[in-house]
Amino acid sequence: MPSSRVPPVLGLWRRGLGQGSDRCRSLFLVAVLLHALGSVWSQSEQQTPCPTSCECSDLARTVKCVNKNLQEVPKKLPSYVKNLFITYNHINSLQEESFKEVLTNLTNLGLSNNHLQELGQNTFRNLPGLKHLDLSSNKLANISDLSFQVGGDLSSPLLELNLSSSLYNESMVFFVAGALQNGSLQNLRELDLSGNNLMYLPTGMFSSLPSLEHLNLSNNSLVSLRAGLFSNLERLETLDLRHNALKNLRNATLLDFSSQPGLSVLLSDNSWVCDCEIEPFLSWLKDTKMVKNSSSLFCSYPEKMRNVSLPSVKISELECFTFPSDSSLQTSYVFLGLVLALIGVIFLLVLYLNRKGIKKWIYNIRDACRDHMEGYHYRYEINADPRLTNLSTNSDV
Ligand SMILES: *[C@@H]1O[C@H](CO)[C@@H](O)[C@H](O)[C@H]1NC(C)=O
Ligand SMILES: *[C@@H]1O[C@H](CO)[C@@H](O)[C@H](O)[C@H]1NC(C)=O
Ligand SMILES: *[C@@H]1O[C@H](CO)[C@@H](O)[C@H](O)[C@H]1NC(C)=O
Ligand SMILES: *[C@@H]1O[C@H](CO)[C@@H](O)[C@H](O)[C@H]1NC(C)=O
Ligand SMILES: *[C@@H]1O[C@H](CO)[C@@H](O)[C@H](O)[C@H]1NC(C)=O
Ligand SMILES: *[C@@H]1O[C@H](CO)[C@@H](O)[C@H](O)[C@H]1NC(C)=O
Ligand SMILES: *[C@@H]1O[C@H](CO)[C@@H](O)[C@H](O)[C@H]1NC(C)=O
Ligand SMILES: *[C@@H]1O[C@H](CO)[C@@H](O)[C@H](O)[C@H]1NC(C)=O
Ligand SMILES: *[C@@H]1O[C@H](CO)[C@@H](O)[C@H](O)[C@H]1NC(C)=O
Ligand SMILES: CC(=O)N[C@H]1CO[C@H](CO)[C@@H](O)[C@@H]1O
Repeated sequence: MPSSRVPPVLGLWRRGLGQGSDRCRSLFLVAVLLHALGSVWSQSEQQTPCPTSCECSDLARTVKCVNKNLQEVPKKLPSYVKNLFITYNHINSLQEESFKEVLTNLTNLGLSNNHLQELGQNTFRNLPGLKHLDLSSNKLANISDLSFQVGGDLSSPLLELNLSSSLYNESMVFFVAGALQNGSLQNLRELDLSGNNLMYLPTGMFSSLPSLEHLNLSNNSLVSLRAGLFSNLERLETLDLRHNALKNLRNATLLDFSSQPGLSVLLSDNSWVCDCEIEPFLSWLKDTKMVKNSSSLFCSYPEKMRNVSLPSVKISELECFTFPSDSSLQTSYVFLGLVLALIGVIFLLVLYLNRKGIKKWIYNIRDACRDHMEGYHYRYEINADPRLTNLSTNSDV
């Protein structure tokens, strides 16, 4: 029974009309209704039936197609749909044709866990009211610069974009940067890029997101942040940088932050290096109200500072390191130089002591060369004789 999962009393959820008998019965009912109440017909005609692999609720305006091995977006979706979840399927690629019909009321679209690899241009063009897009937990390896474009200069209605754990590898950050820059995402307020193993963020990546309020970059592998990365984000309220590999924040980044008074920055679980270069960051940390829980930031290096919380580090304790590997490299170079010099001296000494033997050896070589040259001269004359050329090349080996 198709409705066995749904309490029959509610009857709000209608599964796909897979069985012919059900479809016949509903058609028959519609026909009867048509005869009885002519005016109802126009409404019934508009109702697209629920796609076979989905569960639909017209009251909640929701369609769910979860874990059904789907390889593409179902063709005919009910036009009332506001929330569409096509999750845990096998949709490899989304293109302009993927959403064929215009779905004006579609607001929330969930496409997480789909092994999604490719996002073509203008993919969401037919969804003019799309506000929340969840593409998390996918394997995106090719994202068009124009994937989030709705066409021309029109600004996208998108408010929230979830790209958490959605990239095939960290190199794909360049595709994301291109799509964010070209997507006309004037209204985007929330962007989740957590869990993507990102090691760096291209310059200008967030420069075309003027409305961004929440940016989640946690659970990546960021080591440092470029100057100016966040400088256009005038409305930014939360910046989550937890669980990265940050070692220090430089003056330029601190300036970026300070120019946005409403900002709250989350920085715990990073690998802060407490040497003398961290001083400006420590001073900033002591003055700022942007970092809520700064006592939960700890030094990772050097060894003797490990687990010391940043606000309790005394500036006078900070040492300037030339890294141990560097200084040992220097001593080894000096050592190598000395050894080479010694070898050179010994070599010269040996030459000097053997000067008679060497002289004799040189004479021997000269004689040997002379003999050889004569032999060569002789052969050259033979080769010059055209009648003997073939013979000599054939027997030369
Ligand atoms: C879209 O939503 C509006 C308002 O909620 C409603 O009046 C309209 O009928 C819906 N459109 C479709 C195609 O269901
Ligand atoms: C991405 O997809 C487009 C269109 O299918 C193709 O032309 C392009 O070569 C692909 N790029 C990569 C890096 O795979
Ligand atoms: C994005 O998706 C992940 C995984 O599905 C989820 O944990 C996270 O809360 C989502 N982010 C937002 C901003 O909704
Ligand atoms: C990411 O995947 C692409 C495509 O397979 C590959 O060319 C690139 O080298 C990978 N990058 C890293 C950092 O592994
Ligand atoms: C961090 O990201 C990885 C994928 O890169 C994911 O498997 C893991 O669950 C994430 N951890 C948290 C705490 O979100
Ligand atoms: C950022 O994403 C991580 C992992 O998805 C989540 O645990 C965290 O709550 C998010 N941060 C914010 C501020 O929402
Ligand atoms: C960073 O700024 C502080 C004062 O705010 C200054 O003393 C220091 O020299 C600056 N460091 C660099 C590397 O510019
Ligand atoms: C502050 O950090 C401490 C230590 O990591 C943690 O136990 C506490 O929950 C954090 N408080 C807030 C408000 O994040
Ligand atoms: C630092 O803290 C971690 C976990 O809190 C602990 O495993 C480690 O032993 C500590 N290291 C030192 C040097 O105290
Ligand atoms: C296809 C396209 O328009 N790409 C553009 C995206 O934005 C960057 C930077 O603004 C341009 O260099 C690309 O040409």
